[in-house]
Amino acid sequence: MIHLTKEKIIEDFKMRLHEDFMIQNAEATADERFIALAKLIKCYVMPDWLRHRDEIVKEQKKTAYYFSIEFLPGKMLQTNLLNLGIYDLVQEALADLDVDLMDLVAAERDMALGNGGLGRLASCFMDSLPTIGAPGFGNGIRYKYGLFKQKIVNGYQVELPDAWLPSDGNVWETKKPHAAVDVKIYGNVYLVPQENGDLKPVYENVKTLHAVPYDITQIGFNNNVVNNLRLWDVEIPEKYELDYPTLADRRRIEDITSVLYPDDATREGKSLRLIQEYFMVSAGLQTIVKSYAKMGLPMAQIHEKVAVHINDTHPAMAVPELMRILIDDYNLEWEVAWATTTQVMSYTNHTVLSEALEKWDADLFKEIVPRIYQIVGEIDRQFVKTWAGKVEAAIIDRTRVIQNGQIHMANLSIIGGHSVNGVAKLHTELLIEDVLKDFYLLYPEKFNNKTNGIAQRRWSQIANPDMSALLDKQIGKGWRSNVHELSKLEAFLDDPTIQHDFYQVKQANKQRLADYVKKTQGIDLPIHAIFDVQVKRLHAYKRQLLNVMHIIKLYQDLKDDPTLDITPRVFFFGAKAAPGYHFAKSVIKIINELANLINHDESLRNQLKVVFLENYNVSLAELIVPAADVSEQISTAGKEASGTSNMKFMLNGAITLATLDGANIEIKDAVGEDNIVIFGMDKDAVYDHYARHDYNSRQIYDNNPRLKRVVDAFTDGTIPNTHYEGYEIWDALISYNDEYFLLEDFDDYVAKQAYISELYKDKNAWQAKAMKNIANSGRFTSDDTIELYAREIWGIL
Ligand code: AZC
Repeated sequence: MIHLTKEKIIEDFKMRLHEDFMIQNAEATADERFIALAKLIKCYVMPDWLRHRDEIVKEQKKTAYYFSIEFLPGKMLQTNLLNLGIYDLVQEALADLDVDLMDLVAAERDMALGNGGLGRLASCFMDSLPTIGAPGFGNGIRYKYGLFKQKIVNGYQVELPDAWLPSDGNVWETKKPHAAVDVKIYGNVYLVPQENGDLKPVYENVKTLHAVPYDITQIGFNNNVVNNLRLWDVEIPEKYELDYPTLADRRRIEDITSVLYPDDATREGKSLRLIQEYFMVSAGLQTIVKSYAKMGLPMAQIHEKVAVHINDTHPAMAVPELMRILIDDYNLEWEVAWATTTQVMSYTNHTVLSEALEKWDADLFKEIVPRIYQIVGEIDRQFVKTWAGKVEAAIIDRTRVIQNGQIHMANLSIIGGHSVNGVAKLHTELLIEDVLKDFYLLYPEKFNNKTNGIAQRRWSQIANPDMSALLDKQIGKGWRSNVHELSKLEAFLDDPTIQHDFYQVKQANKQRLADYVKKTQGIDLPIHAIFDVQVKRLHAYKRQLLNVMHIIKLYQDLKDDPTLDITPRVFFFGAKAAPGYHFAKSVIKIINELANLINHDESLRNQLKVVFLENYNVSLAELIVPAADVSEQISTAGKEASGTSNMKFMLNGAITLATLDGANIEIKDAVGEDNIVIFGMDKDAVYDHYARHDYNSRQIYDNNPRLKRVVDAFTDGTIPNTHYEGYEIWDALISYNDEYFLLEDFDDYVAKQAYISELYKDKNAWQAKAMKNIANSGRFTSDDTIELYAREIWGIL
């Protein structure tokens, strides 16, 4: 990067304000200043970006393209400054102008083009890829609305559109009209014999979409490497304007990139989702193949220069789309095209929940992407032909792509690629033993594990500056560029002075969060209490309800004995429920009403508080995670593929309270049993119940009076205004036999919570454990995770 001084930054910053806004710094708003600074950063990185791109082209470097329907970057300003190594310099320059960098940070809007873990992981990878110097680019959709904005009204979740994109565009992006491509959907396709005997598709009545890319630079950490995240937007092609004569026609097209996961309850919504998936895949792949073609190398060897990653099944059409391009546009034979396509493609599975394994009705598929449908049909036929007679017919029936009139996207991704990975050790084992065991029989060599990781610079240096400064003081600054150096903290675990310093930092972070809660909800929180946090999507398997049951138990204890002293606790929840997920929304209502009840009950003497944090997102996480004492990772064992907030919390010195699920197991291995609190059934115990069909929640309920009293609190009027929700929950737990085993795990959970309350009284012992977690969090850096993808799956390093 060009050499910068404080003076130069000041001069350039002023110039930007003059040029873009015709304004002096003193009169500028935080918004204007933010935009000016962001544009300046883009200017500064441009030479690196151009050089790096030229280098890739000139050296014909193999490049990986990470296709994902979600990216969840949050805000970019601080990360970009940090990675460029100019954070302090810019902060000082702005201070000289009487400007607080944090005001500019506040002006940036969260880019929330994702739901949760899967999208956030994609963004951590976007940060890590340039950091390890790997040519790896993102490919996604430029949604005009992000994941909905959550409001809580009378305790209920209300969803509002998240209009994150300013009308004049996102400051970090650059529109590239010259790189636009056309994507065809609908219509009919006929295969017409050519003179040489080949069959060529002829299209009739298709609709053509214009895919326009917007590029967002992804800056490596202190290494002058800049990669790209390409997000596609849709426009109406001038040439085909007549196909869209009415405003309604145009709106339908614009809708394609309007919103992430359109409601798929209707056929129209389903069509929109399918079009989104094809749109992103086709635009991306056409571009990739075009740039490969420029190298002048044989198409049959495209896998030597290109790797395409299918992040969850949404981009699975990459397989037939690449086949289409190679066969229809570049005249490759089927076998040749197939051989290279399968070596280009790789796939990550992010969940064992069967409802999340995507399937499409064949008739809808055929209507929207008729040529792709033909190719998928051929992939299916070839697959059946290849395995017929070699394995049991039943296995083929269960693994083929088209089954009972449905296209199975996971099957397509596995058959059409060379690698399938899970996202934590246990998850990969479960894929192999259970969810994908038929495929493991056919293709054992494709399976591998890549445990998730997180962009640790964001979750420490940016989110927790006080802890970072303390680490600098204690172990030197090396950890900032090499997080494995956090292990140097091991030497100080038992030092009471240092323990105290870490305690002070935690208390200050808790105060920041408490201030936020006071400002937004008017609730006073005692920061000497344990801050106990569960933030993640609301889902039955994540068991927010188990946490709620424990809170009810504490509440009942305190009401029974008004003189009882417990270690004070504040329970925090942050969670969005999918708009159509009734049960999850009922849990949100229950939490809010319970919070209302508890927070206003003076007889509890401030020993118990419950806070539901509205609109949980990346920025809010940056405030919450550093303030946590306890990290709740309490999913039913075997259900949470990995989890990534668990890694963020440990890095920030929270103690994990967990089941042996997902990456919790690897966290336990990293910190040792004494520095994590494990409870409940493990995966084998859960699977034993499945195998024996012997789980009986009513029996547990009938035989455990304490538990019964807690469960009955949902319906006996204890929690006001939740009559309907209370019965729904009671039914789920008792009438429908408690699918996620909350009742079975309840006692142990309560016991381990009590243990935590005891432990917290000994500040030194607690801090030693917290520091042990920080010291051993380095292994969960996404820099290392992505390096394994780069070496073992994509072959780009
Ligand atoms: C999530 C998993 O639920 C979570 O355990 C994992 O850490 C994360 O992916 C990243 O791998 N899954 C999703 O967000 N969504 C789907 C459809 O799996």
